[in-house]
Amino acid sequence: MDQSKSATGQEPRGGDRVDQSLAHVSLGEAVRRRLDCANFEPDSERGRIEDGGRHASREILPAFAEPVHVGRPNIGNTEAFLRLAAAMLERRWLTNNGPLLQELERRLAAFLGVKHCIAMCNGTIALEIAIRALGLSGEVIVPSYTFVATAHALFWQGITPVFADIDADTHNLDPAAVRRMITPRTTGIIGVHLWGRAAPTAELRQIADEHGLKLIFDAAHAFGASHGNQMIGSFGDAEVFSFHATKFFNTFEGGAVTTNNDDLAEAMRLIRNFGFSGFDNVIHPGTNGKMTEICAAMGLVNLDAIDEMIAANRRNYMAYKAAFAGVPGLTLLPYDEATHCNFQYVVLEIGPEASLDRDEIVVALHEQNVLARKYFWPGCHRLAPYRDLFPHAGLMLPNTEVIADRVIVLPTGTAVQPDVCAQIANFIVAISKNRSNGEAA
Ligand code: T4K
Repeated sequence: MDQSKSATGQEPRGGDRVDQSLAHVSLGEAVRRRLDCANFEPDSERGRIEDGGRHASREILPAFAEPVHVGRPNIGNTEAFLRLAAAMLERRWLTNNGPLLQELERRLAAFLGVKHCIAMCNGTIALEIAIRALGLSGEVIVPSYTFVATAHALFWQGITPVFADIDADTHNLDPAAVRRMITPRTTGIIGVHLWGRAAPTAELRQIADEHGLKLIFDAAHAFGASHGNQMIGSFGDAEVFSFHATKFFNTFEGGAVTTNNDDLAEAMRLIRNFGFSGFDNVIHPGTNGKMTEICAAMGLVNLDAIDEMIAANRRNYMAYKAAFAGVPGLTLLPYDEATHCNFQYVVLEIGPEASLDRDEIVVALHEQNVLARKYFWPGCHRLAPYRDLFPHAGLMLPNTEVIADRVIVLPTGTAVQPDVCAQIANFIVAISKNRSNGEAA
């Protein structure tokens, strides 16, 4: 191995920041030395001393025996779920606008303060149906810094996703960048409320109105969040939620479109069920976007547990926040507690002041069985098919490129306890200590 490179195969990030005393050892060993230096011990029951305590040959097992995931599902009351499932089986009504689905849609619309909620089989199909129902075509402006489904939902329908840059502080679309990407072929904008923090709704509305564009928000991350006093779900022409298992609020797989527009809601209900209006009568082109009854049952049970889920996420977030406070190079993305927040994404930005880079920290975490994620690296514009279609897109996306290289998403949710979050955070702090702070390996 080229010793001038890190264990991830990357060039060191600048001689002033790379700890030269670690240049000749593997990343795993380098991390171990830093841990020793910081007096960090992985879970002591798991650490084994095999040589009578001699430091150099100590074998260290991962700090966590079981993987600690990002995205373990939040699950409400199991007994209540099983009761709903039993009644559903008794009724023999399993899908297609069943009673559980109708109740879920009513309750979600009330919770979100929006006129219509149309539940779907997943967030990607929900996006596709909203895009189709709004008649988008040609080009639609989206962030590149999002889950690839936002772009795919357009591309799948023959529409060109045009990537606009984000604001480096908020990670959401930068309205000025959106303006720069508008052409005569543009028909719409899809803003993403990334990490559950609201996109610039008013600015995007203004741009859309000035140019006669439709405006959709991908609210996949933002269930239970608000912008000011208004719950996310009623901004733009339509908002689209994902209820995937890994989301704050899940229905196993699922999603929904919300809107205050009666005609749009009607069109989306038709499209969701092949365009059927009664038996034997198809009045609209459509697809199969239906949510099943068992998914709706999960949604109803989880909706009852929303407050506990937020509380658990908030406790975890606070544990991370306390550990990262004031550490150079480690910035935890803040939530605005003056609004409703779901705290579902614990997003850590690794700055140049940290002495390991993002990829090195992720490798070190995985070695400890903490399966942190690099969402949404490397940005949609660097994924197929967009990287071949728009090989120079990165030139217009400087903030996206920087942020995608810096972000780590850490475990949280009801399956993770605050002490585990604190342990993970302390580990990251220990291995990232700034040499200028006097920490030598
Ligand atoms: N727009 C945005 C902005 C989105 O983030 C998403 C989805 C969408 C649109 C599209 O919505 P959907 O069509 O998905 O409803 C995931 C999810 O598949 C995806 O839903 C999500 N965003 C994206 C951010 O992450 P992966 O590949 O990271 O997920 P997966 O299935 O590997 O799960 C991650 C980890 O979670 C696993 O390693 C273990 C844990 N896990 C997962 C599942 C499914 C569990 O513990 N239990 C489980 O049941 O993509």
